[in-house]
Amino acid sequence: MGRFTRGFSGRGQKERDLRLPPGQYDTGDRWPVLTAEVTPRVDTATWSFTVDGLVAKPATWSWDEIHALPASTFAGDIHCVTTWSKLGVNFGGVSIDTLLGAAGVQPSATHVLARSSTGYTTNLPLADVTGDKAWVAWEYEGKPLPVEHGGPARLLVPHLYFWKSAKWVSGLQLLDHDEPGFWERNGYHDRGDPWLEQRYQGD
Ligand SMILES: Nc1nc2c(c(=O)[nH]1)N[C@H]1C(S)=C(S)[C@@H](COP(=O)(O)O)O[C@H]1N2
Ligand SMILES: [Mo]
Repeated sequence: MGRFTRGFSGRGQKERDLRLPPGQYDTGDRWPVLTAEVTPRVDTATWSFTVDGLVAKPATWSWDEIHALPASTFAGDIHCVTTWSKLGVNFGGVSIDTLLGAAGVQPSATHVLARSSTGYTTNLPLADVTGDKAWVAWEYEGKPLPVEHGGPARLLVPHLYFWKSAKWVSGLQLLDHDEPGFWERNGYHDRGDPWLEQRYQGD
């Protein structure tokens, strides 16, 4: 163990620290579970995902149909408003761009309201779910997404606080205005950028 050992106190740790937004800590291998509702049992045989609202034509995919779309992956970091961040995670699924492209977004659309089969909702600016930075994800580290983390499929918007990443996601509604979701009605920020520490309304 000499002075060139690259341990958690060395250069590797500094590189990890730079990836932490203000006020966040590195949760390491742990992945905390945060769920407001009872964890549902979602059957992939009856699972569906719908894009509706201000679209040319509402579109719905079954589990098999959404898997037939071009696959897309994310590798990077996730940040929860309760101050944990998890670095270097890998998800697989489909880009929201692909889903919105199929439904055809009307020019008047500015925001989306994501919904879960449990009734959970969260609002996002349209610009935060387009441009290959948001996914419907069903794989974590190459394996099926665990049910407690939103499996069979969750929304993944890793550049915003993780409450925007609705677990057991069932659809996106396109809107011409912002409409607060579950946590946003309870005081959390409408956008939730971790680098700007947009935790609560007014931040
Ligand atoms: N349906 C649903 N989605 C949800 C939540 C929830 O309670 N219900 N919690 C949110 C919050 S606050 C966080 S931090 C993440 C937690 O995801 P995890 O349990 O996989 O870590 O999911 C988000 N998506
Ligand atoms: Mo959270």
